[in-house]
Amino acid sequence: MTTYLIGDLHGCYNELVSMLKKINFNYTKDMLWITGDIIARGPDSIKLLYFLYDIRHSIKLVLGNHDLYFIALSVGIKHKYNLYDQELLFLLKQPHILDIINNWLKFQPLIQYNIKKKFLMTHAGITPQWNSLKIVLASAREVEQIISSHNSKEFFSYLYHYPQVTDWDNNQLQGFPRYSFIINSFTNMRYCYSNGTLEMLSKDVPEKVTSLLKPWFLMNNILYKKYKIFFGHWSTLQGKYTPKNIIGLDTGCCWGHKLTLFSLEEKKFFYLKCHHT
Ligand SMILES: [Mn+2]
Repeated sequence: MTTYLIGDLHGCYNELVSMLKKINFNYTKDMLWITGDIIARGPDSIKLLYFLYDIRHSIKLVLGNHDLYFIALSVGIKHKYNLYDQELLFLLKQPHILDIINNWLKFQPLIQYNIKKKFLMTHAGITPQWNSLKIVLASAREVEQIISSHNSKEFFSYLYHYPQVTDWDNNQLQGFPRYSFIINSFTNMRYCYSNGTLEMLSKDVPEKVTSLLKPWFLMNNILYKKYKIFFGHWSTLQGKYTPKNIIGLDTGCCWGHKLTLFSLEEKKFFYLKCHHT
């Protein structure tokens, strides 16, 4: 059995299939961990969703910010009618998609981990404001329960219509602001201020943003030393900038760059050039 971890797929179905062929992926023995953001941006979101649902017993997935917004639209939160929303609303109308969301996608977690092998995976990373795995896992569970529940709409409305919560406030947060911080930490975060507060706008590489900001993975946190951490979400990094045991897998496949996969037991990277833009 081999454990593979792969970066954000964003509807890049052809590249995923080519990569699985390249590594000789064994659907009955191997496991594919996916950093989330499986839909939107790229060319084949629907095909990819059908495919991942078909092979759901061979994958471990975490939800990304785009996946969450897709789920939110499916329960009817108010959208903005911009081009991006129109793309997602069109996806929602395709056969079986609502069933796939309701029976599978909305039950996917915010974190996947293997305690024995000491590694974990989330979409954006682990916020420096959390310093024990217990808090990280409990926070994930709190919000996962709401996402998969029948009354998720109220929470999603809050999430997309109120300012983003960026400070954990030493675990004093309650209710929707608390869940907003948890979602931002797992799915949106890139940079932090020196006190650990999240900054939610900058997307560029570290040398191009103000020195007041630090990538989350360069902050001090005991968890960053204890566990190997895999994340996606930040394609401009192109797999660089992180300490050795923190691995950014999103290398911008949907932007025409490349798809990155890591073979855990072999400690080996595989890359696939992407051709569309
Ligand atoms: Mn993302």
